[in-house]
Amino acid sequence: MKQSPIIGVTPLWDAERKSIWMLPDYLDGIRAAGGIPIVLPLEMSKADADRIIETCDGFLFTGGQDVGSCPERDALETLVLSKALQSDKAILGICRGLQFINVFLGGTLWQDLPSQHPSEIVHRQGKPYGTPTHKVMLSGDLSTLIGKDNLEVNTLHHQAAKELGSDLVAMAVAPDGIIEAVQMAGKRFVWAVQWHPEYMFRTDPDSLAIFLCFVKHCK
Ligand SMILES: [Mn+2]
Repeated sequence: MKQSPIIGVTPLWDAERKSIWMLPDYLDGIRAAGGIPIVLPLEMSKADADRIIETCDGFLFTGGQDVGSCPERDALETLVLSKALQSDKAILGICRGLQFINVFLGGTLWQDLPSQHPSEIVHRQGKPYGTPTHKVMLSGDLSTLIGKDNLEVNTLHHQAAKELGSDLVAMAVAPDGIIEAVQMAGKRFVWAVQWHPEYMFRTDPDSLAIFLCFVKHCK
């Protein structure tokens, strides 16, 4: 019998408590797609990282602090991403995850959308977070997966990818031009979305499809 893939999830960081934590929705989304999520430790040696990369079939890069503002996470994610790419593991980035992958690959960010890229679209919506508030136009493999050329998504970001890093191609763009999903060419599966399918997968088949596609590519 085919075993369920193990998916390492980058931990969230509570700066006040100096403690890692996790939003269960990320783990639930992986479980709903047939994967086994494990939350990674914040600190690991390079040797530990090699064992962890070997053990995990895929990696989820979660949302959270701005890239560059949380040295603890930046260091861990640099180590995990470099080794996961070397080993061609499946990778899904969500929100900060997209931004982190882009910067790692040499891309740049809009540091603050409301001041640097004013638009009709509010990219930082209020609650409820599971309710879509803006459209994205789909292309490439994401469009093929969803079977549509546009999608309504939720949005909880004030940063975004500006120039894409090497080998990244956009798979979703908002009507104001902001890149909302990317794929890394030439890899088993490196996808990232700027929105939050983990808040929507329970009721939205398109959000679940993203988790299913990720977990399928983990083995
Ligand atoms: Mn958005």
